[in-house]
Amino acid sequence: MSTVRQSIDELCVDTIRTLAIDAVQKANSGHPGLPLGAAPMAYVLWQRHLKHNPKDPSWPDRDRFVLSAGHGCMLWYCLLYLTGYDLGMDDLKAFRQWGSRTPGHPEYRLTPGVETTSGPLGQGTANAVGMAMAERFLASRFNRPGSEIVDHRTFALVSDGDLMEGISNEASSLAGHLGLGKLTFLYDSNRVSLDGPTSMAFTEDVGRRYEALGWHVQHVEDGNTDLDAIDHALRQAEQETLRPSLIIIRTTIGYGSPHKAGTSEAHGSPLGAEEVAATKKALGWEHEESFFVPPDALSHFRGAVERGARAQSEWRSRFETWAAANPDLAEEWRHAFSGDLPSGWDADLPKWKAGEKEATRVAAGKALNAIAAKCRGSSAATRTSRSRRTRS
Ligand SMILES: Cc1ncc(C[n+]2csc(CCOP(=O)(O)OP(=O)(O)O)c2C)c(N)n1
Repeated sequence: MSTVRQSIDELCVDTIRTLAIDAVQKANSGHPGLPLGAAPMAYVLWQRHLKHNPKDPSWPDRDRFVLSAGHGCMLWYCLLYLTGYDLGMDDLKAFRQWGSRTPGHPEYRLTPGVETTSGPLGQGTANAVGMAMAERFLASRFNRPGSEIVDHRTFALVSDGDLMEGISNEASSLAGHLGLGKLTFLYDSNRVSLDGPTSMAFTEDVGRRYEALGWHVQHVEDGNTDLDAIDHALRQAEQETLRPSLIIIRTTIGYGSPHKAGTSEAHGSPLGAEEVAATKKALGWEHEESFFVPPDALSHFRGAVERGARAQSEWRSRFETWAAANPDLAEEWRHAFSGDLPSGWDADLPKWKAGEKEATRVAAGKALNAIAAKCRGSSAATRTSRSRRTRS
């Protein structure tokens, strides 16, 4: 492991690592291992690929990011703070405290920028597949030739535990079947789980399984330091339009920790004050102060604000041109994104007489279709006043 800092990229990666272990240490609870190992892939994704605007986390055409391994959420909170979301240093310091916006697993609607609640291993992979399906649906419904107002990608960071779970296989099978080319999983393959090495229970060839599911599979051998290899694999994944992509990235859980790296001791307990200090030293971190963010690193991360504003404003002008050319569709869009039900949404619900026989799945389908027909294309003026906001 190099102790000589090479670049701003390296400084930023280590900023994520040190912030995450400081927060876990302060809370005296949490998971330091995943953020230490997965910081490089997360950094490359967020810095060089993810299309997002920290100042507007609900911009419809943003890329989606899911941390399926929700236990590693300090990684996500650091990214949100550093790139400029409405999450402050005080929030990081309140990690895992009652009432804080940085709970022990990510919570949708509680923390700005968190796209979905995660924690039950595997579940986030299915959420990500659903998001990629939603993108496909919206694109086919609203895009018009030369006017692609829906064009975003979905990324999920997944762990060994995620890919052990049956649900991830089921969802990934569907993603392969549908050829969701805008879906990418970054697999933090550290081969360590909660109570030891995965070799105790999990020796299958994940890459070949995903190939069999119809995915495009790549390997990055050194996910601890080789940012360019991660970047290259992400570019390749973006080029692959017909299949979802799995990038298997070999990492070390607890990377940098002299006594705990590579072991399950780094998985779910604070490193301990001495080991935090030793880890920072091993990383070549020169600052003794906890929660220290080098100004150069912060300003580099905050470039996301300007990039995001630019990307969203380009999208907005495309959207306005599209809306002017397609007023009915634009009305349908506004209605769909308002999350409000039209008044009279239940007017055409089918009715059955007592004793009449109908399979419940058929009855449910008829009822849902009647509501869907009302929701599609109904006028905004007739909407109910329900104020719930939804995100696609
Ligand atoms: C379905 C489910 N079962 C059990 C758990 C409890 N749990 C949380 S993290 C974890 C181990 C995860 O190991 P891994 O995915 O390899 O993550 P890493 O050790 O790399 O942080 C377990 C079993 C859970 N969150 N979800």
